[in-house]
Amino acid sequence: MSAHADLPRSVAQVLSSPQDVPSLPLETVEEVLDRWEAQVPARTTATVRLRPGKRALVFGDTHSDWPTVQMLAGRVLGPGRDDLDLLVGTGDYVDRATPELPFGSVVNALLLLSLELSEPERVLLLRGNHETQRTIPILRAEVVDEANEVWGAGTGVGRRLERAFDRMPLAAETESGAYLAHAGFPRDRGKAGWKAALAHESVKVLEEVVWNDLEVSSFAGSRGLEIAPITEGETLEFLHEAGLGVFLRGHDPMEAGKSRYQDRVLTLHTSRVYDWAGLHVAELPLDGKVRDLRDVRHLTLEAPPIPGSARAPAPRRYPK
Ligand SMILES: [Mn+2]
Repeated sequence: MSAHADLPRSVAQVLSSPQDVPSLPLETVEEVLDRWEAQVPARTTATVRLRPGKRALVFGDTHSDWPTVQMLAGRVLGPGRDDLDLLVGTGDYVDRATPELPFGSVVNALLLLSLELSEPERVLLLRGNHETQRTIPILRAEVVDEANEVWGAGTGVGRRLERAFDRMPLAAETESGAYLAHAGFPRDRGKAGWKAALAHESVKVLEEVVWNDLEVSSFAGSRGLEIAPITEGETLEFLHEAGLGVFLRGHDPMEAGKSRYQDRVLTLHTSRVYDWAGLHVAELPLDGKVRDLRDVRHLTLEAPPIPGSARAPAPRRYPK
């Protein structure tokens, strides 16, 4: 039996609908955060080893859409798909909750943390810019406000959530040939390579890895960054240097589902909060050698119903 068998696999298991979030026990929340701090190593990169016959299910920005995360977790961790062995999130789990998902940031964050704690070999959470907002502030950063509203500022849950995000890797590679990150890759790599470059969490590195846009995106140049957007040439050079075939990323609903840069870059976005973008995921082989996006299965999904959503949503109580 797993050492974590007594941990709620999903914080949402203790909820029957989003309206119940304010009654989520503080002890449950603190247990998740205590275990996260004790058991999850702080790291800036991760490597996924070859897993014969297995695939990863990769998702993009979920932005508080925890029913969708529950659905994705069910596909990987539940019965029925023995080939799906790993759930990978490319960041931006919090903020942007709609009235139908009250306190969606804290629920989605706690749900994902508890999933990785329950199944550390089968869930991998990368950081997005919404998980680095203490370094590069974003507009409408809501997760701390939500936590303060539910449990009170004195409990420190909001600040502890931010510190929990700091332990997530900025990027990962799979031995099957994929690079995974929220937005981009570091530019000043030198001989030491991209993993060494990511050990320094400078503002420049964070802008490059969790903030930047593809040059072909209509978002490019609109976020007030100091850096130039990502070109096709430098992407192909980076992948060649790293010995990898594809780059799977999130961050950009305008690019969601589009194959870019000679079928080497796919952007995913997976939140009902941006319903116009659709729910995009990718099934990534974890064996063999992924050469380009023809070896990756891109899927668009229907958003699952919100539990208990027949009831009227509670009004948002905190000022914004
Ligand atoms: Mn983002």
